[in-house]
Amino acid sequence: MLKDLRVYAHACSAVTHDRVAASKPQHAGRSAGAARVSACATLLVLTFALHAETGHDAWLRYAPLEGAALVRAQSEIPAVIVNLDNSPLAASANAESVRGLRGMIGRTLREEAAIPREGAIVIGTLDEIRQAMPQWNLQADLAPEGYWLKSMDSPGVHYTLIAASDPRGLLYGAAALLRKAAMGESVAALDEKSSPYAPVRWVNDWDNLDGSIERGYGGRSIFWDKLKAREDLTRVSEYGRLLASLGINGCSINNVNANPRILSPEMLPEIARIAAAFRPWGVRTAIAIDFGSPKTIGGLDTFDPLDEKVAAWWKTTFDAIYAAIPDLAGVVLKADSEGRVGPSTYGRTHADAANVVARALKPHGGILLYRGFVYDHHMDWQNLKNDRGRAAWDNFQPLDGKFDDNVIIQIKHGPIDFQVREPASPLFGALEHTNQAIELQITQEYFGQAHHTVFLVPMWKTALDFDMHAAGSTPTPVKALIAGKTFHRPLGGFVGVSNIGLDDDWSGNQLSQANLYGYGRLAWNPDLTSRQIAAEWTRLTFGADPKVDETIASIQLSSWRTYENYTGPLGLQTLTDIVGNHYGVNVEASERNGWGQWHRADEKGVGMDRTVATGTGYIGQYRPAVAKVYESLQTCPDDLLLFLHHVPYAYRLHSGKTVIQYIYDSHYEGAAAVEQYVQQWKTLRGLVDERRYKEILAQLEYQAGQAEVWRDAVNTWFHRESHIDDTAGRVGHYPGRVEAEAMTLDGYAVRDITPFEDASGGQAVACAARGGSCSATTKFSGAPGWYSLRVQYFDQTSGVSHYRVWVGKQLIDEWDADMQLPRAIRLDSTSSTRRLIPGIALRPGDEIRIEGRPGGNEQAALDYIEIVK
Ligand code: GCW
Repeated sequence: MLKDLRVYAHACSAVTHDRVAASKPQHAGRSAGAARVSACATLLVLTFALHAETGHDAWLRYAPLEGAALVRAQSEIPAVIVNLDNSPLAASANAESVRGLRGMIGRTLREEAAIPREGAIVIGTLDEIRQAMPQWNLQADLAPEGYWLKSMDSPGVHYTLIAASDPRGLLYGAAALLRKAAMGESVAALDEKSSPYAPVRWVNDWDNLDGSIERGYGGRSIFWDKLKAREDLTRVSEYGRLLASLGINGCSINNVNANPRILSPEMLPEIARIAAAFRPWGVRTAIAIDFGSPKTIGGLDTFDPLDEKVAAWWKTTFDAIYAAIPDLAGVVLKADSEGRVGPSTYGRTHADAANVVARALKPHGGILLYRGFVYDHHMDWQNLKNDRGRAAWDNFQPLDGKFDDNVIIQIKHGPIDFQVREPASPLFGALEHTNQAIELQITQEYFGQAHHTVFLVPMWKTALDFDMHAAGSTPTPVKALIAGKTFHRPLGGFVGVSNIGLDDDWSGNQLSQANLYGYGRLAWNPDLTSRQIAAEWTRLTFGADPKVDETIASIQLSSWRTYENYTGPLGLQTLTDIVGNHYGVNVEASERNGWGQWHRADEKGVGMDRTVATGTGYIGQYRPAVAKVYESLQTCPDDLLLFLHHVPYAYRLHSGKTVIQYIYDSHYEGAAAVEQYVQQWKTLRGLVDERRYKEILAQLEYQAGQAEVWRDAVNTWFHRESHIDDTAGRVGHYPGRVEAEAMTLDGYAVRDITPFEDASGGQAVACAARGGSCSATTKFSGAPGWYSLRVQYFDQTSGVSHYRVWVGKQLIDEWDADMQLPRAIRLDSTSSTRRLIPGIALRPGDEIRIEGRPGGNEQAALDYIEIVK
């Protein structure tokens, strides 16, 4: 039926086109043809409502199974579903099962109150099932929140049990059963017990109360607008559903740079409404608070954590919150960091600060996630012993054992700040008597934001699997430490900084959804492989075609390395504008300031010396077995070399290549890889629905252009600094490139670009002619043939310029510069954008002319053109 609709819609669309074309000159009245058009239009709307893939359904599309998978599922899934548990969570599990199976097998299960004498899916806690069916004699020991998918054969009748020790487990069990069905697996002979790896599996949404989102690239907040909870919280429950499908059990709903107002009494009903939207999905609400609140909100004259008035204020405040929201999960606290106030104001410790809040939460079962991201951002950059990387360990290791049991230190996965390559934070291996959680950033702040495809799961796994050697000869990977397994801590787990907003596709582009999915799956089971996670996500999101699976996996699994290659390899970190938009290239932005993201590249060498012997001593924060590997150049892995050591450019890596040549090569490899992604993606035409196919293609094409911008900028910078040539002769030599400033300019004026590496040759041309246009012309002097033309122009957010390209008298392309790039205000690598014009027949002497017509405050600027085969 659905297929038929699609075919019909297709036929209609052809008619519609004809009709439009034919009717233009005629002004025809309402004919039979027109009526048919409108009927088709109605059907089209209906069809698209059913099938338009906006990405909104994410991995919970429950698309119809096909072929053998459908036949099998229809034979294995019984007609009845019984829910023995009366919690709202079980009701969600039940409703989701019915919904999902209806979508996948086209049948609506009958809901019945008692276990029938025919086959059924039975949802219930172990106790409930045992009570209903004592003869089944069910024996199992299920961990909290865990589930058991179990096939039971009573004589002649087949049951599928979704059993759990508690209602949340029922929700997760239902999600697991649906996932199996969607993956085309058999559900006939199940006996699968699964429980979460760690108790804390949260997301932190950095949403401001005004509706903006710090580092959010998927639209505005689903929670907040104008200092209140949104009127319509549908998206919050939909988000809850997505999170529940992954086993996420907590969400902090406001920015860790917390507006103190969150604790003011008038916000309570607002938080309560959000909590109510999440509750049926087992997602407990948490809030981020400001440590100065006793003063700013409470009217006290102090927020000293050791002052009794302050302790009393925290207690009264949380008593009131818990009266309204009894299941509040707890609180996230960023203190003494990046301008937030903290215990240092009164000379108190982080333990004093954490405990005063934790004690107010304790009677209500609440927990405190205290952020380990504490560092001095006014450090003296000239002191070579200073090191921001040391900060988390220096601040928290001495306090090990001083934190209450309901406090968890929330530690970013690396010691700096979500850079493209960092070692695992040494703090993970240094807390034996303190709960800890790993903080992973799902939102792609330093990873190309919503414009670049980077699948972060392999990077997270690198950190989670890293053995900290924290307990003698027993392996102590980070995942075991944070889950509390190594030192037998009562609490611990995972926190992911979320990437969602009001955009239809949640995350600003289709492929970034995979990062939320992957985060959730790893938080449940960090032993899943990246390949497994990629395969699941792709199948659930795009369907069962093996070519789609292979292609997307091949892009995703290499994408972190690719991004690292064209941004900052060898542990250089993301060489972006760290004091600006964290997006475009700015190699020196990290230097000569107090932020401490230094790579210390100069004319002689590059890298931060973090050794014990001659550097900052950071390496000494690791346990000896790890420190030994990092301290020595002989054993230090190449990928982290420049994060841990300062070396001359001619230093040879383990591979035998020099550092400088590796920098050049990796940038070329990275850019070429994205170009390859575009080609790979094009092979999926017709295998992925048209809308998402096109969106992803456009995004990858943009990324390919941007990767070249990165390649050239970083390589130019290092070439100029090191004075060492690229042995392959590429850096500084760009075949077919004609700088805009070298073209014949009419109206365009030459501009110097800052930083110089952000434009080819350090210059661009801009057009000041408001209302008019400017042009840049060059004469083609190559051999006759087919060429592609690349126009590198600047797409700022301040207006929409129009570009036209002519060969001789023929207009061959035109477009608007209307992308919304991140804070693309200036002419630099952020606004630098590539237009690709393939298939141009050029003859010697042809005149190529680019005409730019400025729009708004944008100046139709150009960097260069490239004429390539
Ligand atoms: O990476 C930095 C981000 C800030 C963020 C901070 C943090 C919420 O640039 O936007 O603030 O980290 O994690 O606290």
